[in-house]
Amino acid sequence: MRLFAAVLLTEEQRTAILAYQRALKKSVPPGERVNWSREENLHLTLAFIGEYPEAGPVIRALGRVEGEAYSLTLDRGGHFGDIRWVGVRDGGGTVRLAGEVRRALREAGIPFDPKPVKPHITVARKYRGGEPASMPEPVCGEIGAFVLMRSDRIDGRLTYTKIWEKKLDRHARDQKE
Ligand code: 2AM
Repeated sequence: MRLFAAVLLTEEQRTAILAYQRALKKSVPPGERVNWSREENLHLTLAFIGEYPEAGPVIRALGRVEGEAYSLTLDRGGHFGDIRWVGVRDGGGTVRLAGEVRRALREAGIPFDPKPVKPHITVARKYRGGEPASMPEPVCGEIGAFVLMRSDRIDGRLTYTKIWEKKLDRHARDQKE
């Protein structure tokens, strides 16, 4: 099975991303076939594990992660080549959590893609179009958990399923406030 660890967004954030996608769609010339991310697939990847025979050892490794909850604001659009994404401002929270997740995987001997973390939410692949309007308003939300996702192609559609979730610690953050 194909696995990755991620954080999910609030409903308000997903709604804002869909509005941004609609703005992007307006700048795509007719006839271009762009792969738009579906709302239920929107996420921020912490570690891409890829093909792994079973979820059990991955869940046990991730269960040892002690991460802290953090706030994350969607604040801009951007792209890597023809991949369009929404970027975030999060005080380094996503990179910190990804570091903890990757450390736990490494300690358990579970391989993952070692490319450095660049927090982004992919909204379109194979994008062909102009520069769209920017993200309208920054949208803030609380990241209170991280998840293990399974990725399958079902009837040609990329489908992500949450198979496990771990709550992040709110205590340390609350004490600082
Ligand atoms: P992307 O959105 O920038 O493509 C599931 O494929 C998730 O894992 C996506 O968020 C994807 O990022 C990310 N990912 C990171 N490394 C990957 C890799 N080597 N192959 C596929 N997806 C990868």
